[in-house]
Amino acid sequence: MTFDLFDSLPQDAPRAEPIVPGAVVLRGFAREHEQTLLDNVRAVASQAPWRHLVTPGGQRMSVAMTNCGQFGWVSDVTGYRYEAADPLSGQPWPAMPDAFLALARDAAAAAGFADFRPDACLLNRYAPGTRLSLHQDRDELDLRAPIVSVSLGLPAVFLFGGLARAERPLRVRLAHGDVVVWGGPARLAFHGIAPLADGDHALVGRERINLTLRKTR
Ligand code: MD3
Ligand code: FE
Repeated sequence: MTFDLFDSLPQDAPRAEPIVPGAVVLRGFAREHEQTLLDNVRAVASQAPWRHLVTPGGQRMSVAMTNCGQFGWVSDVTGYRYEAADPLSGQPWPAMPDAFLALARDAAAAAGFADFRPDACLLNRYAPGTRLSLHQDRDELDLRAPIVSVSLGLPAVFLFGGLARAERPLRVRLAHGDVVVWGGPARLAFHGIAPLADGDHALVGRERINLTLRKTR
């Protein structure tokens, strides 16, 4: 018997919970880096401000977003895509912080994905009441690479649908410091976030921030 996965988790949070094949929650994996991560979120948002994108259907998204790394995810009336420059400024997105890269690499490795090198990080900000409706992430060209997500601040109920939108979604609570690795058969599953319950997080305040680290090409 081996304990590789558990051995690589922080000592005070040795919990890896499989959700479905290909998806694993690493409870508290990011907690020891919380302050560095939040400082970097603030620095990214000072260069590339939070904004509410518009969907191709013309709806303003209630989640506020920004990006860092070589590419950033954008949406407007013409569609979804990854762009090397922030459309608000015309400038490259802020560089990917080392702490984001290291956390993504370590979490992916703990879940069995060696040598994960994301080239994009989408940052999502939820105020109480904000939701993200069920969708697939399929704008990335290399679907063999996982997506690593990091939850900070207020807890959320993550909705995990199957590969068909009509399946009744599984509900998973994601709290501050939780990291989830999505790969393999889970990579193209429908997923979303239920309306955020109000609360006040000691470090983050009345919001939830989610980082998703992606390899787009
Ligand atoms: C499952 N973000 O940015 S992270 C997104 O909490 C997104 O802000 C949510 O969905 C959030 O696209 C959920 C968890 C997540 C991210 C990507 C996935 C789950 C995923 C891709 C495939 C399957
Ligand atoms: Fe998504």
